[in-house]
Amino acid sequence: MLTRVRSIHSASLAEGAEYVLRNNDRGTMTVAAPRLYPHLWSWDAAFVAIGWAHLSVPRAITELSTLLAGQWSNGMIPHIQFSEGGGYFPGPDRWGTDSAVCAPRGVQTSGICQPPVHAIAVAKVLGRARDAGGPDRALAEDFLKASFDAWMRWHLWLAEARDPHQHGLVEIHHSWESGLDNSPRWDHSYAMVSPGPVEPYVRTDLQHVADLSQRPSDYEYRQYAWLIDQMRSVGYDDTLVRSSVDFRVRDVLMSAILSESSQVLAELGDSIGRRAQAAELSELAGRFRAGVTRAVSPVTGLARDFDVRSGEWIHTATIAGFAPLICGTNPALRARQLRILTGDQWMGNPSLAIPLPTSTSPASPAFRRTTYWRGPVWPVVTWLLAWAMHRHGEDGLAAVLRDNSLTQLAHGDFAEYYDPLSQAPLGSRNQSWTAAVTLDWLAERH
Ligand code: 2M8
Repeated sequence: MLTRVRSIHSASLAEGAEYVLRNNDRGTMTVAAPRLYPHLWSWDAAFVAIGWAHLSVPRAITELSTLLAGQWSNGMIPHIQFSEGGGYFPGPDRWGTDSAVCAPRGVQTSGICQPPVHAIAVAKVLGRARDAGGPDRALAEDFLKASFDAWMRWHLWLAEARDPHQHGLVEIHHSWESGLDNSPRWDHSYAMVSPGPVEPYVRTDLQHVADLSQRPSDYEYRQYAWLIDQMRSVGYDDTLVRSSVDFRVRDVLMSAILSESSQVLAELGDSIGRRAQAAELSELAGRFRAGVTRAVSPVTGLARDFDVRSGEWIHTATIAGFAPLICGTNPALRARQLRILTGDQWMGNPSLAIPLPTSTSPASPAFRRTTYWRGPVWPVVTWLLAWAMHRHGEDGLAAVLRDNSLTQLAHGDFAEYYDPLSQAPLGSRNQSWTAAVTLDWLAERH
């Protein structure tokens, strides 16, 4: 049984988190991090809106509206919307989405997507606004009515363009689409990506971290650039990309997020009388829930990604294995997954400084304690898991995740990720989504 680590938090932690969001605010968008990520990232913006809702409901809604201004005409919400600020590779020129038929005009974006956590943010912002009442409530209700179709088109695009044969799993074409960029769950697939000559580029990310080993390797970056060049060369056309890109994986965690977000969006739709759309979204949630459940290994009890090119399931023990806990599944599997998550291969592992879910199991040979998505704890992922626990009735575990995370965050550096063995902050500091989830957790505890 996991114990809850007592944390001493104070108003100053909330003040620090607020400072981060205000400092990263560029008016209508919040950059993901002040130096490393000087633009708006899709799933970051959703978490950031949840944080903003505790400071200003109108500002939270502005964030989501800005995000939607970058939506493509096919429904895709792109993974980056570029600000005026430069200093990031790959920038708009490298993506070259100007020539993509579906890209918006007047807004510069990347040409891929990220996990669809946005409906969760809309529901959280609305919940906060309903509690506040008055003009906040009216604004949020109006926003939901005005934006519902856009969110719906986003979900339908994922279901149609990324799961045309209805496996109940979303296919991704770059590991950046998963958000867990260099997770060892992608190593099998990247072993088959042999970059040809790529246009020269300079990595900017290495200028902003003290220890370069915390970031992906140069070879990984070459593969990332190669995939972008491949997609750009076919104008980001959904069908052409699918038939030509060197990375094609059915992402089980993204699928679980699509499932649960679709259910949340269905509930939002119902609340504004959009019954037919709500029914369609619930059906979609069921389709992806079934796909995620089918992806579970009977041997390990963890969910797996599927590499389309090799036709193989990927067995690496990463946090994505717990996808069924996000979207719900049958009670037996749920009980099994909860035992695994809290057991000694994961949160109960004696090497951990604080019992929290790591991005890779600390018992896995693939575990790297300080390398980006290969081992560290990511507070934003802990938040997502805690949110799902709460939603599916595991309030005790949700509270453990929250309190242990607040202990981890108590120093107020709002790091991008943390060394699970030493608790050292890693990657960027003052990362917007880390500050945002801190605000949400602190508000919940009051
Ligand atoms: C990281 O990804 C970007 C590329 O999208 C990068 O490394 O440059 C990931 O952690 C991703 O999940 C996140 O959305 C982004 C901004 O925080 O950074």
